Amino acid sequence: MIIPTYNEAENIASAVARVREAVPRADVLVADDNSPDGTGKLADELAAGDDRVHVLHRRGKEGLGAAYLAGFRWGIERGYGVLVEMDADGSHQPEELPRLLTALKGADLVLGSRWVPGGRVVNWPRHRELLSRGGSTYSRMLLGVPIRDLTGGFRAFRAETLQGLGLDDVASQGYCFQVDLARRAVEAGFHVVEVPITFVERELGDSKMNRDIVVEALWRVTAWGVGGRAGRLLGRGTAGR
Ligand SMILES: Nc1nc2c(ncn2[C@@H]2O[C@H](COP(=O)(O)OP(=O)(O)OP(=O)(O)O)[C@@H](O)[C@H]2O)c(=O)[nH]1
Ligand SMILES: [Mg+2]
Repeated sequence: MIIPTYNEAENIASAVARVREAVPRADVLVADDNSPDGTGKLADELAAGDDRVHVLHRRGKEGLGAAYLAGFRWGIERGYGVLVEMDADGSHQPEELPRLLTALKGADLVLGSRWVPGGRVVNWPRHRELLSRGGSTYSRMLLGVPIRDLTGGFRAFRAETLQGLGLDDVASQGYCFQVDLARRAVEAGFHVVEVPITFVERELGDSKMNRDIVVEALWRVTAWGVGGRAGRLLGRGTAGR
């Protein structure tokens, strides 16, 4: 379980405890970008009291994508067979993890999904829902990837799936990191399954979502879509990276 954190001091203890309770056999890796609010130190204290909790301290804020790439590398090096992404802020409910992991028995990648039947969001402002639904629809149509929730960050990967995605050249950072991994998985022919989840708006701490993250997603997705279409017209198989 990889939990990226930046200023999640109010959330990290509960997130880790809920994961340990929901899936006792899982190891937890907190990937902290030197949070000024001391999240990394709190994570160290949790790790000191529990052999299954680990902390990856990173130099400074480099974005969600970079933190996950470092976390994946950490896990793959140590031989974990399954790697899971989850936010620290309570939006992803650890109690739903067993369902994701069960689905992974018949899939290469499982996406926790707000936008399939049975999926929902709780307390999310209307503008965030519109942005998320709109972003997924735009990406799905432009990239031709048959996935309803492309930007979510509650996901279970087999290690072999991650190793087949060409992670070395992933440059995307914010939401589009999630779009990027999903489209790579589909393009590589992996079996990707969406499982409905209930996404709960964070109650504590601040969102790191900002305009730059939306702009990055928009231009990268558009570039991939246009590059992919041009490539197909020219008879090349793969979309631009
Ligand atoms: N290590 C690291 N973690 C990050 C970074 N940016 C965000 N995160 C973490 O990634 C997860 C998702 O970030 P959020 O701020 O919750 O973003 P969001 O879920 O899109 O926004 P909200 O819906 O408003 O919560 C949280 O656990 C954050 O602490 C970063 O630059 N580095
Ligand atoms: Mg969040």
